[in-house]
Amino acid sequence: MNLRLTCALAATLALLACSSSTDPTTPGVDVSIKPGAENLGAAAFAPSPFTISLASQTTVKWRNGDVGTSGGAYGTGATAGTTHQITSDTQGLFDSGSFAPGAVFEHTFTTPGTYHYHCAIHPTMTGIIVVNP
Ligand SMILES: [Cu+2]
Repeated sequence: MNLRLTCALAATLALLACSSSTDPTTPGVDVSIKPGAENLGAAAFAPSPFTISLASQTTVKWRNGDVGTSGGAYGTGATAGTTHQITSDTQGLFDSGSFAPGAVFEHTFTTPGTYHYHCAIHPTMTGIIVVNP
């Protein structure tokens, strides 16, 4: 293998490693629920606050990144992840319902403001969306 090809391969592997190791990196996802989120309180969502502007973006997509540990069903100590429920503090504004590990939930905002939300299953998990005009 020549040097140029080796470098290209290394760069590709580095990109793959980066894209799978941090959240939110899933294309189109804005906010992730972090692994172990039920114990993270106001740090359970990343980024939080998350800011959008209605002039350029009206929809926020959350991904439940609390997907457990790798190893699948047969790995020692592997876990299946944790179900969460993204719920607006303003009752009825948005609610993901029971939200499986790896799932994506989205809500479209129409009015500027600061929106607080939490997890209905683990109420200490809190996040903020800031919607600018
Ligand atoms: Cu939760």
